[in-house]
Amino acid sequence: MRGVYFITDSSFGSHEALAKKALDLGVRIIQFREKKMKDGERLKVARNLRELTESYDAMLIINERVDLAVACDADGVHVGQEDLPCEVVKEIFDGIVGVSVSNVDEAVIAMKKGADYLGAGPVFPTKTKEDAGDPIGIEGLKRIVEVSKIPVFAIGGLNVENVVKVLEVGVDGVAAISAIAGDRAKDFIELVNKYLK
Ligand code: TZP
Repeated sequence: MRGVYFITDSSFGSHEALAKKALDLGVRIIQFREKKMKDGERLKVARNLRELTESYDAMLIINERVDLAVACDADGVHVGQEDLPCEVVKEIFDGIVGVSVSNVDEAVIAMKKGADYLGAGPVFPTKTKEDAGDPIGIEGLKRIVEVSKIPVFAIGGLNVENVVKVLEVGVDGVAAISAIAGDRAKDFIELVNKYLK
């Protein structure tokens, strides 16, 4: 796994419209992240996103909800430190499992438990996730990249101004919400893709 990773967030628009925007700009990893919807609606959106991502030959990852990932035939599940443990998800789900980490200890544990990739952050302050925790900075990200044997995606507060600094650390990709939901999405994606080429 490599490149730009977009996470949908309904505060910026419909999940489907946001995903289509990212896909049209060349993003090939989409994560469906939705904390408020009722399950029936959530399932509908997940299936819409599955159809959409499939038509672009893109990957669909579901945040947190293994059941939803199975129900919509997603490629993967992404879990945080307070969600179902990675090894349990691996047992019940036949696909990619990503884990959010914010330090080396969490990264080492996630790798031991069979994670397929790491989401490392928040690198910078972010307004998008209230409980994201303290920023780990470029130095914190570097430490995680140094120990990781699996792909690392930097996340949190990334934008056109700071993303090159993050790429220089040697990450495999970058994950973002506002930088892609916002006006400078094209510049952001082109910058990352050019660097990682
Ligand atoms: N996990 C850590 S930071 C974050 C998530 C989901 C939010 C990222 O949003 P943005 O707008 O790219 O800072």
